[in-house]
Amino acid sequence: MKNIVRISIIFVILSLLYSCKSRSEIDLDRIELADQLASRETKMLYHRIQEIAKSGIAFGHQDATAYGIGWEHADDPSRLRSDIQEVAGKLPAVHGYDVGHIEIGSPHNLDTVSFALMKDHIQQIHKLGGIGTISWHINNPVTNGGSWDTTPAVSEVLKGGAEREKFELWIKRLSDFLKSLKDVDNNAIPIAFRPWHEMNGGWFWWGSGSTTPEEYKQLWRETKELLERNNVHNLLYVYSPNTLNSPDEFDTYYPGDEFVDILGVDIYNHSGNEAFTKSLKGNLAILKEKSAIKGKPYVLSETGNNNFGEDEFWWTETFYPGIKNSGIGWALLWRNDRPSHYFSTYKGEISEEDFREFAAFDEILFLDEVQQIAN
Ligand code: BMA
Repeated sequence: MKNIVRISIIFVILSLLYSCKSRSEIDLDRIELADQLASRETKMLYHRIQEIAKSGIAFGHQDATAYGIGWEHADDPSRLRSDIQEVAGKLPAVHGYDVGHIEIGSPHNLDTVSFALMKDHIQQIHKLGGIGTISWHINNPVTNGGSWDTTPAVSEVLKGGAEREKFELWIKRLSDFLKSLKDVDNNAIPIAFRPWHEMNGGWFWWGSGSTTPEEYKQLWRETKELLERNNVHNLLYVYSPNTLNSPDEFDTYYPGDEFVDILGVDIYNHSGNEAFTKSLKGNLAILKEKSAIKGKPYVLSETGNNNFGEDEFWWTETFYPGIKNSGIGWALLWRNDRPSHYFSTYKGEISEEDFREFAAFDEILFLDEVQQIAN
């Protein structure tokens, strides 16, 4: 009898172990990403993002731990200070970084964040169970001016173009940085990579004023091809136009389902609170619809309060009504640079108290909460 009990216990343990393992293996095998050679960790991140979206909306902040209003990191680079944490007591779940100027071999990005610090923080946040997303305000390769230099350049970097060699070097520099982001087991940390954003606006050299949809799609595909050729396999590709006026506008520049993993949209509060809430609702509904067809997760890839010190209740009365129950995996607030250019909140800022109320909503998830989800 004793033996039967012992054998049954062993059988139960073994079958539990087997079912856990096979479940995760099957899930990962089932996941097909834009990069066919995407690493296991990258597939796991994709799975996590889908799971997170089922539980709520992860709160994200650009350059969250690099600097804030009234402080920078020069004194204590390894400490994860954050305006959000100082207000709400918790770190954001999603951390945005920008690699603009990596292409020119600069030691720091266009906003003076050193790439060494960025790498250190990406590693620390990953270890804590957070998610990293990277955008790229890349210089204009024809003029060497900034992203906002709209001199046409896309056709020059495509295969056969006059600036192709430079572009390949620029992608090589980016690739080296992306591959250098290693976790404690020496695996490359998966990143939600969001290049060529806001293309339906006319302010960037890859935007609607300076290129055609066909050239743009080709730019996207060749970027991915070059990254893969450089053995970068830790990326989820996020496509994020600026505020859409119609569902069709989403498709105009869309490079194709086999080149994109996550659908995004950037929406700012430019035309008053009411219009903002409305455009959040309308745009996130468009993404939800696209996502249902494509089977891909979707996010609010950039957003922010640009009332600058004028709206006490922005979080609970304007922002939350626009995103609640939208099904987005995360909402990433743009950077807190200076009192005339910040998009979230900070200690002493007018909406601080309201932010705490917003942060306490069940649906809004911070680092401590996403840590528990499929991690
Ligand atoms: C923009 C502004 C700029 C910044 C750029 C990249 O939206 O915040 O000041 O240089 O993003 O972070």
